Amino acid sequence: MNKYFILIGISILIIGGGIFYRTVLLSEADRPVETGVVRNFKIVARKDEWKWEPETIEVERGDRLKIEIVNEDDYDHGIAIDAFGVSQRMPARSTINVEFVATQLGDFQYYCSVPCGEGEVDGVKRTHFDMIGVIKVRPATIPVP
Ligand SMILES: [Cu+2]
Repeated sequence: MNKYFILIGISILIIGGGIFYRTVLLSEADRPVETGVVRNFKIVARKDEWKWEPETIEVERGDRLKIEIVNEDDYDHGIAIDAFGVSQRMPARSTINVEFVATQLGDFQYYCSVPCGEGEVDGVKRTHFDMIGVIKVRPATIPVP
């Protein structure tokens, strides 16, 4: 048999298997989703406060998040969202942008990934480890296409 037919046959098997796996075998919760909804957010690391503002973001599963992240400090921070593969350094007084689809349900932390010291804010000690926020991903209320 012509080797090209064999190659084409194998390609069809692989692609078909992938489609079958994603549409039939994967459980509902694990299937890739994107609702087409885009949500813009801005997260700010306030100057010398060791705090993200806001500390909570609520979205629906399948939303595409476009987040502008501002570092007001004169030293570096970082932003990490493990669940969605985000990890980026933020140089002093910089703004970065991250974008991803909230594919999983649940509460996911975003935190500072660069040791950035500590200080006192209104008489209360705050540190690098206080820079934690949460993205709450709720079930989609619109049907996924
Ligand atoms: Cu830090």
